[in-house]
Amino acid sequence: MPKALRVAVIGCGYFASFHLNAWRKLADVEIAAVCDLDEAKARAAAQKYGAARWFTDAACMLREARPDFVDIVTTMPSHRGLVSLCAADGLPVIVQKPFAPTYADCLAMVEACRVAGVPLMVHENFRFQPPLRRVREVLDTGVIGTPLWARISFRTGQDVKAPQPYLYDEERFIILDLGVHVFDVARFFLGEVDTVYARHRRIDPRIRGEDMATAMLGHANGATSIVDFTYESRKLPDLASQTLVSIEGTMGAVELGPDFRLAITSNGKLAVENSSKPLPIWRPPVHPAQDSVYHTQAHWLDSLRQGREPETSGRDNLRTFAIVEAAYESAASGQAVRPAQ
Ligand code: NAD
Ligand code: 89V
Repeated sequence: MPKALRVAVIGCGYFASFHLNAWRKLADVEIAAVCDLDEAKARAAAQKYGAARWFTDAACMLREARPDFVDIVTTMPSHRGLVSLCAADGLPVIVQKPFAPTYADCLAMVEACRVAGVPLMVHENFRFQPPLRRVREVLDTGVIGTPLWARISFRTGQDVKAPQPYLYDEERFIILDLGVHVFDVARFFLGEVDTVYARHRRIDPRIRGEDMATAMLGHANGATSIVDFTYESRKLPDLASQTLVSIEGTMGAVELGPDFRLAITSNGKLAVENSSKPLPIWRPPVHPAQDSVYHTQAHWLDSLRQGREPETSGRDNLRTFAIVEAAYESAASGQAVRPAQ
C-alpha cells in the first residue's frame, strides 16, 4: 500500500468544493489542512470535507501542517505569490487555471519551481474528461489516418458568472477563462500550434471583457483547427459543459457530438458509441467538468508517485498560454500571430 499523501488546499470558494470532494474520494490521499482568507469558508470546508485543520494564512498552514503537496484553488492574481511560497518550501504544487494574468507571471512560476526542483502542474482538466480521452485513444489507434482538420467547440448560454462573479471584471475574459481549456484540447489532439488567427466580441454589456471568440490554429504538423467558444449561445438544447469535437483524417473521421455520442468513420465504415463514463461521486446531473477534476487529480497523484512530469505541467501549460496571448494579439491587430515558443 502506498503511503497516503497529505494535501493542503489553498482557497475554499466555489470550485474548491469539487477539488475537496475529489481528494476525499481518491485513494491514499488525506486532506491535511485547508486555508482561505475568509475564516468562515476555511472552517466550513474543513468541517464538510473532513480536513484535520483550517487556516487563514497560507504560509502559516504550510509551516504548521507540513503537507506533502499543495493544491491552489484561488483565482489567478494570487497564483504567482502562492506558487512561489510553495516552491520556497520545496513543496510540489498543483494550481488552477488560468495559470496567471500574464505570460511573464507563468514563466516566473515555472522558473521558481524548476530552481527549487519541485513538480508543478496546472489543473487543466478538460483534456481529462473521459469522452475527450476516448477521442485521443481513437486517434492513437490510427483508424482515421493522419489528422488533417478539426473543429473544437464549446458553446453555452448558461450563466457562468453567477457562481463566479469575479468574471464580470475580467478585462480579458473568455479566451483566458475558457479558451485555455479548448486550446489545450486542440494541442492534445493535433499537437503544437505555430499560427493563430482570432476574432472576439463582447455580447453581455455588463462585463468588461469578451464573451465570444473564434480562432483558427495552424498546427506545426500541417493540420488546421477551428476553435470556437461562447458564453452567449442562444441555441437549444444548451449543451452546457460539453465540448464538441470533429476531426477528419486521411482515412476517416472521429466526431464527439451532443450527449457524448462518438462517431468513428474508418475506411468508409461508420461505428457509433456512447463515450460517457460518469463517476458516481457527484449529485446528478453528472457534469463532465466535475468528473474531470477527479481524473486530473488522479493524474497528478500518479505523476507525483512515479516521479514523472504531469501532462499539463507548468512548463507544458506555457504553450497553451502562449496561444491565449497570440489570440488576443491577433484579435487586436487583425493579423495571424505566431505564439511564443
Ligand atoms: P472563488 O472566488 O469562489 O474562490 C477563491 C477563494 O480563494 C476565495 O474564497 C478567496 O477568499 C480565496 N483566496 C484568495 N487568495 C487567497 C490566499 N492568498 N490565501 C487563501 N485564500 C485565498 O473562486 P472560484 O470560482 O472557486 O475559482 C477559483 C479558480 O478555479 C479560478 O482560477 C477559476 O478560473 C478556476 N475554475 C476552474 C474551473 C475548471 O473547470 N477548471 C471551473 C471553475 C473555476
Ligand atoms: O471551466 C471553467 O474554467 C469555468 C467555466 C466553464 C464556467 O468557464 O470557469
